[in-house]
Amino acid sequence: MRVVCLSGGVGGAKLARGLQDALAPGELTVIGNVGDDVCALGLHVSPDLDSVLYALAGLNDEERGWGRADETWRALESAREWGGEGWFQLGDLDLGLHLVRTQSLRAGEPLSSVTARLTASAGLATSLLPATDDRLRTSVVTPAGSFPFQEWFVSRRHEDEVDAMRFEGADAAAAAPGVVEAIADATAIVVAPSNPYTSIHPILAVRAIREAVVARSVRSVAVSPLIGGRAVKGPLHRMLSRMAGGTSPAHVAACYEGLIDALVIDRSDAPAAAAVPLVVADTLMSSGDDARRLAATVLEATV
Ligand code: FO1
Repeated sequence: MRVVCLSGGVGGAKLARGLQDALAPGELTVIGNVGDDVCALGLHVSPDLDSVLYALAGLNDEERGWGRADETWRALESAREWGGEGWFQLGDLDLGLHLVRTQSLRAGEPLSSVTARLTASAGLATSLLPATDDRLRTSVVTPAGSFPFQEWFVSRRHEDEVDAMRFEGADAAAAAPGVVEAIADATAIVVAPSNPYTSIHPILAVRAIREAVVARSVRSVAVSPLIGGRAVKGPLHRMLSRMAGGTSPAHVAACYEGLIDALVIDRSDAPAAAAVPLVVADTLMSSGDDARRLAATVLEATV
């Protein structure tokens, strides 16, 4: 098989790991969101790419959901003591990756090429591609004003209600090398259980990527990030209620109109009906076994 998975951070990373485990080496390509990328302490951080990279390499902190396991925070404490910004937490182990990436980007290397080197360093056969090498940044429109994604998510603890999302730079952004080819060549497309508004829509905001998914000749299956109408973590259920008018599987499926052929939903959200066929499964991924089981169900649904 040649499986392409569109993914954001935490939940997406878990399914990506399950898919990697369920497939033969080299059969998986993950296309990651870069709308959340942020400059922190002068370093270029790609949180969603890193969550996927760490999960694929088995280096992720499962409890926190982002960053590395066995992390320490001494560099950040020191930066704070010297009056540096500390709102975006960068752990000591995590920092090493941001240093390498930032140095390469400053030397003119595209993000996709740096990311390929990082995945190779981790010994991965899976391809991890940023949606674009161009600057694409998500901003969140709220009643209190518009905020860059991480300012709203981390600094303001995503407490503001959301009226709309903007993907700055998306109109001019080209898909990163290999992205459109991977989608066109795929035998199956999977949309990970990530927040559609904050994680998947910024990927699809790159016109060539959306067009490639729309033009697919293979099945595309999404996994709903909701369990019992609520996000496992994060603000999705509030966003869906406010922007889509509800948190049912039909509301999730509507986020992907024309882009999916089936939606995998959690048992707790069934029975339900939506514009596409629904597949009922246990979607909570508390362990590697859960992720592998869910990945197997998703792959079956793509056939
Ligand atoms: N999330 C937080 O809630 N607080 C943080 O300080 C934080 C730092 C951070 C550093 C590196 C990284 O890869 C992820 C980090 N995240 C943090 C997670 C990140 O903000 C979000 O999970 C994603 O952007 C949403 O997909």
